Amino acid sequence: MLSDITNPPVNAKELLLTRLGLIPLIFDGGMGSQLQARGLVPGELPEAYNLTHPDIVMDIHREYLASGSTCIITNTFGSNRFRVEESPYSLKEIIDAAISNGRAAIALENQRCVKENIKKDCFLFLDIGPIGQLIEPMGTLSFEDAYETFREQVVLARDKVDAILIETINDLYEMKAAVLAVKENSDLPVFATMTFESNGRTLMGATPTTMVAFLEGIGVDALGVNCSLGPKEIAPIVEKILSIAQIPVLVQPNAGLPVYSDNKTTYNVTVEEFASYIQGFVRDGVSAVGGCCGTTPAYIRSAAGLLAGVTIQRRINSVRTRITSGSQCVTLGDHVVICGERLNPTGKKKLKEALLHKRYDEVLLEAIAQEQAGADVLDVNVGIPGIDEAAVMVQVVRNIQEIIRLPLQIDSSDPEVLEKACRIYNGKPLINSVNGKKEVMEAVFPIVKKYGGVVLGLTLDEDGIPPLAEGRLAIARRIIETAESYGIDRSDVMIDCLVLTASAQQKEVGETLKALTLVKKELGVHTVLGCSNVSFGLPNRPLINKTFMAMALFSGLDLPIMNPLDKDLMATVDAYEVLSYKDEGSARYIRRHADDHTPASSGAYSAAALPGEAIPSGSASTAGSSSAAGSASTPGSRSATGAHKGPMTLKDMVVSGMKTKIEEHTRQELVSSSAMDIINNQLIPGLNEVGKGYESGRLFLPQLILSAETAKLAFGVLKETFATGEQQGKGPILMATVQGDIHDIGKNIVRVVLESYGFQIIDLGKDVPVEKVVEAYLEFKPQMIGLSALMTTTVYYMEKTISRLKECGAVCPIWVGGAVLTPEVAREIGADYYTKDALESAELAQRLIKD
Ligand code: B12
Repeated sequence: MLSDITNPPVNAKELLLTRLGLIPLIFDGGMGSQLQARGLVPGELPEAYNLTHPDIVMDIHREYLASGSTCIITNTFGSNRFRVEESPYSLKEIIDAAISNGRAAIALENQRCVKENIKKDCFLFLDIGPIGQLIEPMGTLSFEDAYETFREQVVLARDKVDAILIETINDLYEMKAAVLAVKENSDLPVFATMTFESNGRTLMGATPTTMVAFLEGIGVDALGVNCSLGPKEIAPIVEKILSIAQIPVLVQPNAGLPVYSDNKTTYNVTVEEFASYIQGFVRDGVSAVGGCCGTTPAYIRSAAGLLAGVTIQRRINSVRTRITSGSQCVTLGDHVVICGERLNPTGKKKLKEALLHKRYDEVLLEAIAQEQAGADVLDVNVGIPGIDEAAVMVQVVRNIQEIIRLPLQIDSSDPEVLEKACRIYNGKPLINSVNGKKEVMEAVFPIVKKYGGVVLGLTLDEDGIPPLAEGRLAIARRIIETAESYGIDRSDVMIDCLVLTASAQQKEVGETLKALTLVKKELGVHTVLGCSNVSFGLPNRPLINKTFMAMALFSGLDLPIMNPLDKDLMATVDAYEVLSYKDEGSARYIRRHADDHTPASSGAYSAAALPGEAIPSGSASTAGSSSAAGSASTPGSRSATGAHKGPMTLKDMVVSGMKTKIEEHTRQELVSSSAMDIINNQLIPGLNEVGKGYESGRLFLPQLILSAETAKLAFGVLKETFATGEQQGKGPILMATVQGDIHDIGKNIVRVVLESYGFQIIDLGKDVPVEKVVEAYLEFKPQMIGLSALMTTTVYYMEKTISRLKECGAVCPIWVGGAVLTPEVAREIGADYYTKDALESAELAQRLIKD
């Protein structure tokens, strides 16, 4: 029988926010492990326990409260529409029951406190964990569906809890969907924590700085880190967060690193060690603490004991201007930040055509070229007549953020376009722009506030651009003050003092520079300028451009919007960094310019191009000897080998994840190469390169996934060219990627090649449980069984599959493959044969299976 849902105290939210940051808020510890200790068996939905065993759930909450927790979270980590689908209960039933159990525990704790004369306030948080599916483009779940999934949870709980905790999220995009769902559907305080890997990044590659910039921008009440690591391993991440955060920080580590033995997971940090780390975190400025996997009421009791009577000394960090993508953060002020201007159709016929005819690949190539050339941020503007600007902007932003890791500047004069693009943008965008006009500020500032961007303010208003610097300063001041009235911090405003052409308004060039200096000095904000206009109408534009660039940087320009493919302009920025002591020891300058006397080997800034299609360095670039016209390179930072000359190969496309072009180019390549050659010389080397990048920590999961999808598309084309065997009568052969392993590209290649040799293949797919392979063996009685594994961890399941097959009397040869295997390993795990690739597999099958 469930206890009633008692209403939360009216002022609980306010009370929580008053406490936050002053005295340590103590959260509970692990729930799953506690449930397991009390009977939950693997495979059971922990959240169903809210209904089937409310007494147990309530008791766990109560124990945590009695141990010193002031904040408990509902047993709803996995309560979303997808997970709950498999249970007999509805989402509403589960969430209601979970809240009821939490409230009942708090009521008991209150009674205890009254009895023992203890003054204590307890808070109930709705717990929201990850959905358990990847969001597009990495997975199949759309951003809107992710939002909707979280919205359902929020709506069901919003009137019955005191706050919401979004936790254990490893994708910033998923976090964005969750935070928006909370903020748009409730007025509850929201705490948000992400999970980091031992390399200091989330699985999707976000750094702590990226997370902090994003979460502060979008307006959560507390942020931090939980799960995945123990307190010792989490400490450097906590320190990084504390060194930059402006809002309270929450930390919930595991009880150390998991140790697997005897089919059980234990954790290697003792109660005392855990408590002492937690005490250290709070001493360093953390505002809220708790435990994650492996922690128990004993851990919380010990930590709470050390925190009794402690007040928090939050750090005062300098306020910085930051913009981010889903993984990378750009901080203004340390270096000149280069914003690539080339994704703006103004004056660019080719780009206009590409946008008009939805040839987004060409847009992507421009983006890649600019990333490769050293841009830090990319401007995206699609404003041309005759298109649905909002729809195209959304599509282009989606396409770019799928493949480029740089933050974007969303550039439109239409607030509706800005709103739509900001909504689906993954990160904290730069928003271009507002100006001093009242109605423009009224339309744009709410968007900036809601999505947490940095906005660019143009110093013009209803009366146009003031001719004198002081007039522009006045508009800048008005823009900043109005932004502040919307709750936007001035650090999230950047000012553009507007460049006029030297040919037409020569006197006013100096006013722009003067305004720049005044704005920085008097208003303390960062500055932006679109630089190339200055030379319009004059001969030798590059000379004017680079001279103006040097003057503007010296006057205080932080973010030039410019052509990063223009080598001279880029070099000017490098030289400025040396002369202004931003490039300490001139290290970057030397790295980039040491070989300037040998133009052929330079290539520091070169453009990417499709076969036969060199991207010119833009109208503003010099014809200087080192500009290497027509040079091409692999897309950007993904290449392990660095820039190369020549057209983009299929391998390059796999490395850079160019999904949209790969099929067409595979077909072209098939004219001169065989499918096997393409696989062995292009696709596999491409995947190997990405694998190496991933291993070394240079690339992250999103890129790995994208490259895999790209290779698969190429493989789909190649597959059509493999003849289906004359008589599909040989065999059958059973194939599977073993349990725990989702890599199937290699196995699929082997399958197609064997089919082309006339073998009938029963493909069980990937991540195939041991017993399923055994069942399939008993059902189909194949003549051979081929197993694939690509990870050291899944070789274990391969061995298990083989031993189970043999136990069940499998008499046919079992052969294994996959990058992680060697003939020795194959022998050790009991396989009968090992082959290194598809062709060897076909030879083996022909030898072993006669017609
Ligand atoms: C593509 C890829 C992915 C894709 C897989 C998509 C898919 N549908 O297959 C995605 C992005 C989903 C992925 C996920 C992960 N991956 Co991965 N991935 C790769 C990558 C880059 C390429 C693999 C590949 O397809 N190679 C090309 C094919 C053609 O080669 P192949 O599989 O070896 O197959 C050939 C032969 O081995 C043989 N063969 C293959 N199978 C069989 C079967 C038989 C019977 C026979 C005879 C022969 C045979 O023939 C094939 C043709 O010549 C490798 C790096 C690398 N260079 O191997 C990492 C790699 C395998 N992944 C790795 C990791 C760690 C992961 C993740 C855990 C990442 C994460 N943190 O989530 C997850 C794993 C999830 C899971 N539970 O499986 C590690 C594994 C480390 C290890 N040694 O344990 C690697 C090595 C990367 C690295 N260097 O760190 N990955």
